[in-house]
Amino acid sequence: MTTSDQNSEELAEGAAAVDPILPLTLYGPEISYFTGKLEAVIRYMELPYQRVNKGPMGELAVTTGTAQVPALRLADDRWMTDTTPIIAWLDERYPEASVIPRDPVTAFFSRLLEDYADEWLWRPAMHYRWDYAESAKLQSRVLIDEDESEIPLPGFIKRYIITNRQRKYFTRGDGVTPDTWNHVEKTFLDTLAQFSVILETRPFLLGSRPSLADFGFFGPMFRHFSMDPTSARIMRETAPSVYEWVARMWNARMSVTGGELLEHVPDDWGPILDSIGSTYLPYLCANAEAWKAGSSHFDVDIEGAPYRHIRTSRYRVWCLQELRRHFDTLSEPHRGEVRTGLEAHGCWKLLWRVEDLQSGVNPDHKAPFAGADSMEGSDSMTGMSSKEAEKLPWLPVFAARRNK
Ligand SMILES: N[C@@H](CCC(=O)N[C@@H](CS)C(=O)NCC(=O)O)C(=O)O
Repeated sequence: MTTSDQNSEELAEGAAAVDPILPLTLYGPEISYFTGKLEAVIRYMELPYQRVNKGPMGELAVTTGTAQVPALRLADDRWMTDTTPIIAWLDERYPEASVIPRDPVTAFFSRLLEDYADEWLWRPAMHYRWDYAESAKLQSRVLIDEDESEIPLPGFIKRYIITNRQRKYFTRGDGVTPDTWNHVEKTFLDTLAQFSVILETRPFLLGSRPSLADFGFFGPMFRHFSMDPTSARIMRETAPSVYEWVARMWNARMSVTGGELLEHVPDDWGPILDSIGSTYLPYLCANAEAWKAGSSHFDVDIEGAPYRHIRTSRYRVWCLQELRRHFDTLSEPHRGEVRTGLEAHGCWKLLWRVEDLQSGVNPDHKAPFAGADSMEGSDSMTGMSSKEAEKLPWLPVFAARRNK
């Protein structure tokens, strides 16, 4: 054991002595979008933790009731899932390490940016990873080494099975086809351009330290775009300041990276909000309409791009409900300000277009605690239920072994 291991163990023991939820254990593979997002928040908050490489299926899905990572285990043996409510919970518990802006209007728009980065940038992130052979080869190997290394099959067969599964569910099977590739890639290129302008005047989206919106964008930017060969090359060549921001985020610590946040929504967020109004919110509405109609799949044109046979996501109906709930909790003058801001970017009408939303996700407000009755079996973000996901192990041989 090295001195630094000893020090961090002592620190973890010290923290646990005064705080029953510490140290934390974060379950999720190193290359996972949402695991990277949550890990960055935990690092920034300087909470003692260790990360355990675990995929979303198997034991973890049984324990949490949801076939997705990350899962967070508290030292008092409670489990949590879903990064958005986990971050909100940690933010409330550790106000001195807060990442959610205190100004209610800025907080509302930060939540909107976080949601957009979580749910809409997911598609280009999966596309650059699984549709380009150079990325798919590399990352399927990483997944095999992390989770499936003992399976006695040649590596190329394991890589083929994993790549095919990911394409079936997360690219081809989620509307990412040759007809939409250009549009999916445009989302990434636009985001790089929008970020580059912001980073000309400050190191993080709201000033000299990271906040919720930064952590939202960090999910796709860190474990996907800056690591997958094709998108990383584009980032390095066209947006080096974003590449630098990724490293700055990973290295941020609240005791060192402190500073005040802006208490208003900066003008340079405008282009991101325009994109939300022309892409993500129309998609969320079409998804909510499909959910209400009981359709498992739907078609939608976004900025003229024909997305076909997209899986309906119950979780994303909840995302829309959550945005409305946050609006409803604002006081009157703040509501007016938020409405004006949303109207300016074509978001206001879309936020309310679909009436009477009832996703049934988390009706008792028990999230983010996993295993709570209300979350059990609730759909993952892409619309794959935990039962369906359970039938889709990374590899059939692995499933056969597990079921013995
Ligand atoms: N809303 C969830 C999303 C979690 C999620 O979808 N995680 C991905 C990995 S980054 C996953 O587990 N996917 C299931 C799969 O690959 O089968 C969160 O914020 O934690």
